[in-house]
Amino acid sequence: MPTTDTLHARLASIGQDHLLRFAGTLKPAARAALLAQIESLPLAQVPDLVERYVRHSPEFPVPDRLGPAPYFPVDSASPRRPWDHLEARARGEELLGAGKVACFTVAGGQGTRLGFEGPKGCFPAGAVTGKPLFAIFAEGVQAAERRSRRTVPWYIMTSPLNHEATKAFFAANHYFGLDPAQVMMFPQGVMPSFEMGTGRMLLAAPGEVATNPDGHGGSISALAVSGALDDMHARGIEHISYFQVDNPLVRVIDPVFIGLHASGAGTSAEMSSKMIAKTGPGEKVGVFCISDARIMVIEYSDLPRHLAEERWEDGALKFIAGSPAIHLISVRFAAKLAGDPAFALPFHRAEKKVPYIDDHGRLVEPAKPNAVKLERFVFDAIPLCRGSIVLETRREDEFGPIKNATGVDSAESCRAMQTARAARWLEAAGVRVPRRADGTPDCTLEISPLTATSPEELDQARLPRAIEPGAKLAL
Ligand code: UD2
Repeated sequence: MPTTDTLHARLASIGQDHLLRFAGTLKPAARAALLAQIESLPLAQVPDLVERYVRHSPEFPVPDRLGPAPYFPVDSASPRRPWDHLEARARGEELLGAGKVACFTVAGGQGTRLGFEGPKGCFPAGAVTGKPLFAIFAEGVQAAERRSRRTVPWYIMTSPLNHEATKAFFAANHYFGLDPAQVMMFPQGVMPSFEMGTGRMLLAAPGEVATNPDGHGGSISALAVSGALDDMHARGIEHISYFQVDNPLVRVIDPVFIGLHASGAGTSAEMSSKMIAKTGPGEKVGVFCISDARIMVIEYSDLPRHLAEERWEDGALKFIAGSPAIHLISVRFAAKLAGDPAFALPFHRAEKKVPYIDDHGRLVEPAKPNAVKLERFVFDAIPLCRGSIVLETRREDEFGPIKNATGVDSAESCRAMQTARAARWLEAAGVRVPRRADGTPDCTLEISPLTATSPEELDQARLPRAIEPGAKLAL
């Protein structure tokens, strides 16, 4: 542990000694905690980060020759790029049966847009049951285990802000029927929040530096630091099925995607992705592009407007492949990324309102953005990998994120999607579903992943023949 003096000298050399302004007023334990926190920050990098991202606002370097990324169409018989669906499924099932696949949920985000107190994974998402997001994913994990007869370990990245609450939620819910030994939760790293203009790190309290989670790209180092990668090695896991905590429609384990990832690039890909057709040029999802034979995701805010709006002769969007943030990452690739500084992911800059303690010790609640937060994005790893495939999936089957309190991508739109998907699946199985004049189902439906993760898995013998108008039915 450094003394206040040695740390003061180090901080003074990088223009950040104001962090210790109140250290002398703190009780010994609080002072020690502050010194330890400062010591854990990437101090050596701070001057460079401040120069590059805080004093300046670098434009995202969009490559000159940028084209839309190729992808495997959801219809494997499509003449555009036919592929062997059965073979992919068989390969995926083989890997699952050999116990080589784990789930990984990134759940460290702050969920400010949703306005929900507590970890987002605790949000009641089930259209009929109100089951929390974590319960729905847990059922997906169990469904995969039933099919493969193997344990599917589940890794969950939290943040220092919601780690204890997440752990307590799992404990209170008996791990949703999973074995606690197969669920590993670990907090992601943080970055200091910098004052705009000056580049000074802000104090959240006299004895605490203001920090923010370091982005879902921080998951790569968090997997290593937490021991999760070692745990995966010990269990013989080779592929990580990555998804975000906000999307209850996700197929947490998809044998077809796993099989294609493991063989569709000619060899096993290092990081693969699902894509959905964008609803329009302005949809807020990253876009799959290709440059110099490297697949990459360019975040919607970085994709130049003229490219986002470019269309083919038939009117279809050229850059149509949106990212629902569903990936497969090989464990070997994650270890390479985490262990080699040459593979460090870049930072992205965002301006935020961050409350802070001013030089007089007063708490300031800023009315407008006053700070820069730096985050890494996991999809920046894609251009670094040797092989990568993109597989199209149907939005209505697999992408119903809960991000906002109301409107687009809200709990309400997600409930409507759960109902619409269940209605289609049930109708395909011969069940009569009441529909309103506009074609939407006149009922509320929810199908647990334990019942089915695709229409083919529905057991007709256990289904009703028809659903009453206005009914609420959870299967
Ligand atoms: C993300 C993608 C966007 C699209 C969309 C699909 C980015 C920058 N954009 O948009 O391209 O794919 O998702 O829904 O990713 N998280 C952490 N730690 C962090 C920050 C985020 O775990 O420090 C998790 C968070 O809990 C959530 C996910 O990452 O599960 C996405 O985070 P977001 O809500 O900030 O991303 P969003 O919706 O802007």
